[in-house]
Amino acid sequence: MFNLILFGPPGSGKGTQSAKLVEKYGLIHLSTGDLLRKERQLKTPLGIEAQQFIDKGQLVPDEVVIGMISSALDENPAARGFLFDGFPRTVAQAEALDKLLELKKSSIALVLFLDVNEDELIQRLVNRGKTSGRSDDADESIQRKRQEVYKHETLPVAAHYEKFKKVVHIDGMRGIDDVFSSLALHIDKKIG
Ligand code: B4P
Repeated sequence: MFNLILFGPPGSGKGTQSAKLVEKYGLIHLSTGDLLRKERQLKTPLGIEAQQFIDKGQLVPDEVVIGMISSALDENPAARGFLFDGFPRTVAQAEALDKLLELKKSSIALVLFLDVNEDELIQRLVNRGKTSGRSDDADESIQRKRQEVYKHETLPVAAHYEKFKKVVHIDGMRGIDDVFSSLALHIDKKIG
């Protein structure tokens, strides 16, 4: 199994690049953002609870997202590999993921980190907000809050995987196709 984490701040292009990577490599795409938005649409208790956090630019509690990922892994026993997009977002989530994969005699092969500066991130999210209808895109104060949460709670996840020399930084300031080419280059190198 080949397991990949696409890492980066909100708006760095994780969702955009994941769609292209999944098509090229046939991995199962696990986006906790997408899974949470689906729960919200279906008005499940989980979706309603999660939305209160998302609307404020906060992270949804660890146990909620870890439970979702655990179920998704179990639902795909024959997967060639998984692409984790927007997960893990805390060190506790990373440690839980490592354990879940270990139970399946697998691990994270590579963490691709999209580097984008904060002004560009806010600009992209403001633009996305014009069409996305997403409550967490609604105004700049929520987006700034999300960037703060990222720095304090999510950035330490990169340090966790750096200990195992699994992190590769990619310049995410370029156009979508150029970013994709760099990501693919590193994946191909890893797959061999
Ligand atoms: P997510 O759904 O993960 O979304 P994101 O971080 O906002 O965006 P992403 O990086 O995927 O950017 P995109 O491709 O859209 O999270 C939503 C919320 O859910 C979180 O805030 C949190 O509350 C909750 N949540 C999710 N996972 C969680 C977890 N594990 N634990 C706790 N809570 C969790 O790109 C952004 C925009 O830029 C798009 O409009 C795109 O078209 C554009 N763009 C992309 N690449 C570009 C490029 N190269 N050049 C120019 N524009 C580009």
